[in-house]
Amino acid sequence: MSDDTEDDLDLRSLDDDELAEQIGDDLYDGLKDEVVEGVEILLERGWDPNRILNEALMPGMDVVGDDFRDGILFVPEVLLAANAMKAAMEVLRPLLVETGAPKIGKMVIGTVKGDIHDIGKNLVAMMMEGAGFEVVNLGINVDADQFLAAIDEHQPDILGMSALLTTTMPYMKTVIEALDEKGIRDDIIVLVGGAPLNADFAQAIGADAYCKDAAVAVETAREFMKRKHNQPVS
Ligand code: B1M
Repeated sequence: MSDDTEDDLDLRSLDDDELAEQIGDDLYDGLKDEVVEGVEILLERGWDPNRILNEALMPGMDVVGDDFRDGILFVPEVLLAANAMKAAMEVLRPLLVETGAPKIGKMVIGTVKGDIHDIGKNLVAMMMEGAGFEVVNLGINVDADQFLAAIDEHQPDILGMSALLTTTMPYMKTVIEALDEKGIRDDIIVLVGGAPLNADFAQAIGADAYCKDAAVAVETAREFMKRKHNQPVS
């Protein structure tokens, strides 16, 4: 997607749709500064952070994923794209997490053992914070003992697990079995997410729900918290 003639492109000269598309292209090319500048311009133009995620950043990341799968991009290029995505998320972070609301619950979240993908999990963490949850983010490659220790220490209402690989998603079941063995499975709401998962998988491993994206994670967490406090679910 790189094009040298675009080196001096004035992002401000683009209309909104062109700019959103350009941000996707720049993300693909791992051009962190340009991606950040584009995101800032869209914010100045009144775009909502979620719209920027859904209409500019995620489409770019999807093309990265497809070309990675097809052997057109390799790990170094994908890492550059991931870094650009992370820089954009840092710009959006204050907007996504800003909330004056009192804390409505606590979540411990991590990417499971063997898996180092963290962009989606961090997005979920940010949006949960924005929705008024206290979030303890354990990072990547988290094993069952680390999840158990964090649950013991922080006493969360919700455990969130992320997996992006078909080879690591079964580990979620290992964690749930560990909760069972410790006799605390029923004390905690287990939400799982990540691109290769689906609702059937979540049910099969004994999770409470599958969340297809960060917005659904927030909605689902809210609903479970209402049930926990015996409030009607709207
Ligand atoms: Co990897 N990778 N990767 N990768 N990578 C995928 C996942 C892949 C689908 C690419 C492909 O082939 N098309 C493929 C997996 C295939 C499979 O298993 N079926 C793959 C592979 C194969 C690999 C390696 C094995 C490659 C290799 O080394 N040969 C390797 C594995 C490393 C490891 O983990 N052990 C690897 C490495 C990497 C990088 C390090 C280069 C980099 C990660 C950088 C980072 O995260 N810091 C990377 C990336 C960036 C990707 C893609 C391109 C993008 C993932 C991403 O960030 N998406 C990805 C392709 C793709 O998914 N299209 C791919 C954006 C993010 C916002 O979306 O993570 O889906 P996502 O999160 C969403 C939802 O899923 C949900 O909400 C989020 C926000 O809406 N969600 C949750 C996620 N977690 C949740 C938790 C919840 C709730 C919702 O808890 C309640």
